[in-house]
Amino acid sequence: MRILLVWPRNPRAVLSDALSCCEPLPLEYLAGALRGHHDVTIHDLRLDPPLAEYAATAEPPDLVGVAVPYTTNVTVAREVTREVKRLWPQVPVVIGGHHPTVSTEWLDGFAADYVVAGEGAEPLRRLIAAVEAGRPVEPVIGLAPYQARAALRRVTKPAPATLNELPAPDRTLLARHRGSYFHSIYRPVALARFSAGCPYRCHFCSLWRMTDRRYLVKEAERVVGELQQIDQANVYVVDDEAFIQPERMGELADAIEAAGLRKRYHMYVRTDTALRRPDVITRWAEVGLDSVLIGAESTADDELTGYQKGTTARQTRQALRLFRELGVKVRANFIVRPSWGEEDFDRLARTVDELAVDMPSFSVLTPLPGTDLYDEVRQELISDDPELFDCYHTLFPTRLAPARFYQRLADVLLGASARAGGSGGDPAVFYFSTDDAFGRMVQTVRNGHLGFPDPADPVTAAV
Ligand code: B12
Ligand code: SF4
Repeated sequence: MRILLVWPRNPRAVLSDALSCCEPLPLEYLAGALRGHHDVTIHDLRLDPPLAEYAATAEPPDLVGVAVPYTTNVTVAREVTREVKRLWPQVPVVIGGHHPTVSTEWLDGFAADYVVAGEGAEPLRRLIAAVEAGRPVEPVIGLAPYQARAALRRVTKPAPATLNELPAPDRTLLARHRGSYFHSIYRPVALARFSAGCPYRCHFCSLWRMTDRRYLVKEAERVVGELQQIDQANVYVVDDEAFIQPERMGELADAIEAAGLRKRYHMYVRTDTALRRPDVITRWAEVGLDSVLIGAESTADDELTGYQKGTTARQTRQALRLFRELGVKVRANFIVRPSWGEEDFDRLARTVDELAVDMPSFSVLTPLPGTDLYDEVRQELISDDPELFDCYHTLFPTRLAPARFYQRLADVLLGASARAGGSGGDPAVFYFSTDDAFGRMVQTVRNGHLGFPDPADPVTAAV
């Protein structure tokens, strides 16, 4: 069958495609699972022409999959499904991705026939087999007809071997865009996944709940095999926490070196994990670890305790020192609380300066669906617009007047860019742009209290 997989574009995203535009790894995983059995096309609306233009020349598909990667992209993904149905009214449409995996909210109004939750490979194979055979699709774990979406269930405790059993992502389908995918200074960049899940249980995070705190790993041989297929020198490792198993990571570094691979890696790591085994981080610095993202979250221990983070401000300082000594650039993310007053913003700016964080980044405390925080506060949120779940808007009332809150947020962002420099002399990893994209982002944040343009507006330019 001809399968068309579509990745949406969100023209209103605050972290715009001009600041980060990465390959749609989830769709490449799905394509990998269908390889050799079906004729798959991935259409990336951030780089490919609108679907109507594609439809004018391409053979009609037999099934279309539309990704809903973030809550903030629900609105644009919904528009994409409607456009797909307009172009190919008889073709079944399935949606899947992080948002439908963690939430059944905001899924109304899609022009879809099926919904997938969790790892999509198996449900998609099952769906295609049923469509091909003309059989009705019964709800099973991970797959439901769209009308039965409220009852959609997913695998909550994936088997430890899950990642090894998944076929490797098919990176050939987007060869035309290889040179265009980037993440900040990493241009071009490839995405890779070595593990999934996290054993910790931060209050604001959905990732540990997705695997019920299980840590799923890919064996070293498979990782090396995948890296050998990647031509790009920069690899953004999308693991939720890459260094949970230090022995394994040490062995992986050895295997990477033995294979003669020389790449620059960007990875997520907790401060306490790094401090527990500085030798492993040192080893990774030797084989190419170029930057890490740490969730510093706060420099106030009582706030860290409230987040159930399990780390301390002292560990943040120590970890920053370790990475600096190794020449590994650090992006440290700090949570901005809607309840903050002027003095809290002052403290944040002072701390970021004192710590000499190479690349600070800031997230407004956001109750993302699938988190403990969300479950606790769902009824109290000040907006029901999914586009605001982007970590740059507040969904809680602010202590400061809203305009002032966003002004202070925009100012800490600007302060961050003024610090750009990094240990290695590179510009800031996260907010770096080659044009005025960062300036536009700051301006959008400054206007945060005005909201987005009406989400009901047709965003046909995006589909
Ligand atoms: C890499 C990444 C990014 C990258 C790039 C992603 C890209 N390719 O373009 C960048 C830096 C741009 C980014 C940005 C943002 N991100 Co981000 N990102 C990630 C991260 C770390 C990895 C995503 C990934 O590749 N996963 C690996 C793939 C293989 O797994 P998967 O997504 O689960 O896919 C499987 C299934 O979902 C399913 N599936 C997926 N799509 C489809 C489609 C169909 C049709 C079907 C059937 C199945 C299916 O099958 C897939 C394969 O098995 C995730 C965390 C995570 N663990 O997922 C956060 C994550 C997705 N991001 C998140 C957020 C909040 C954001 C931002 C909104 C905020 C921010 N300040 O960063 C922005 C939004 C940007 C925008 N333009 O709108 C949240 C989303 C939470 C939510 N409910 O919305 C996550 C979960 C992290 C978190 N903190 O919780 N992100
Ligand atoms: S924020 Fe990081 S450490 Fe905390 S549960 Fe999520 S992935 Fe794990």
